[in-house]
Parts: sequence; C-alpha cells; structure tokens
Amino acid sequence: MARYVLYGFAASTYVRTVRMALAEKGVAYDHVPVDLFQGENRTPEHMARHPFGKIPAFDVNGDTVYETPAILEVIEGEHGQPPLFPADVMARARMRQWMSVVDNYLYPAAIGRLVWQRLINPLLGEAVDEQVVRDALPDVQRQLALFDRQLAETPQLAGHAFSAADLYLAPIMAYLSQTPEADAILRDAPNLARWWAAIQQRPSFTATAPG
Ligand SMILES: N[C@@H](CCC(=O)N[C@@H](CS)C(=O)NCC(=O)O)C(=O)O
Repeated sequence: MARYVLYGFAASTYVRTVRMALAEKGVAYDHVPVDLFQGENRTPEHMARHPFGKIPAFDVNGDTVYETPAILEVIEGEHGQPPLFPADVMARARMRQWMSVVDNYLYPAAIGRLVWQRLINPLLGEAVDEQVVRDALPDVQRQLALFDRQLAETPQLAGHAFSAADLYLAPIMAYLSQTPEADAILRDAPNLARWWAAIQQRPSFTATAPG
C-alpha cells in the first residue's frame, strides 16, 4: 500500500487541487473515488475519515487528515520541491488569502450556484433555474475581477511563483469554462484569461482532468 491514499472522486474541485499538488511534486498515491452523487461521502466508512462528509480526505500511513489546506500542508512538508508554498511572508499570506477567497466566496457562487445550475442539474436530469444563473453571474464576475487585478500585477496569484493558490482556482475555472457564460467571464478578465490559458498547459492540470 502507498504511503498516501486520497479519498474523493476526480470531479471534485478540491480533490483536483490535491491531485494537482501531488502531480506537481511527482508523488505517488492510491486514489479511492468516493462518489458524491452516489452518497458515498455519507457512509459510516467515509464519515469516519471526514466527520463533515466532504471530500477530499487523505490517509498518511494510516493517519487520516481532512480539509484541503491541511492535506496540502502534509504534501508540502514531506515533499518540499518544487515548492507550492512561497517562503516569502507576504507571498505566503497572499496565497492563503486567495485560497480563503476561493473557499468562502468563489466556490459558493461559481460552483454552488452557476456551475451547479449549468452543468450538474442537466446531468441529474433537473431543470436549470435561469434566475439562479442570472443572480450568480454578477457575483462571479465581481469576484473574478479581483483575481484579474492580482494577475495584472503578478503572473501567478501569490506573486511570481506558482503556488497552492493557483491550484485552488484552476479546477474552478475548468468548470466555469464549460458554461455558456465563459466567454463573457473571460472577456472582462484579460489577465485571468492569460493565466487560465497557461495553466491549462501544465502537465499537472492535463493529468488530473476528471474525465
Ligand atoms: N473545506 C473543505 C471543502 C471540501 C468540499 O467542499 N468538497 C466538496 C466537493 S468539491 C464536497 O465534499 N461536497 C459534499 C457536500 O457538501 O456534501 C476542504 O477544504 O477540503
């Protein structure tokens, strides 16, 4: 058995963030695809790994860690190269800032509202609520304007170096880019569009496509 086991299906943005971090560092792991659509995150077995019934969870030699920042801490601590956490204090703070913005504001608006309506509801055979989309779009655009402003100043979110903050945003952009709203979103955010074009070329991004 590998030292690491990642629990959570590949369609999850947070699972992809962790998979991209592992791929960036060339770390081997076993992957157990806990499927949210089958309710596998609510089984007693998974609740024992993650008491909030979320994915990902990460087993480190029999010791389970949950919450993506904590999982990234293990990966970064045990595999420092290439670094995904900047050494510079302000760059590291900036990385944490954007990770937190994704958690608290962007994920709920972009995935929870816009992507859910546009991509998940049709998959589930449910109607798209256009009012939810209309309400979510300006929120998503306002938030992405903040990312765009950062990316006008620095090539990556935390500064010059690629960091975990970029790994947080990439899986969300992957879903937003599949919505009919993508053109409008990217047209208004040229620096974000440039960053998005570049990150799609990274091997860690292409290797972790949900399929
Ligand atoms: N704070 C968690 C968020 C993880 C999360 O929200 N995962 C989503 C999938 S992308 C999930 O498990 N949703 C299931 C649910 O909310 O029931 C982390 O940092 O890992």
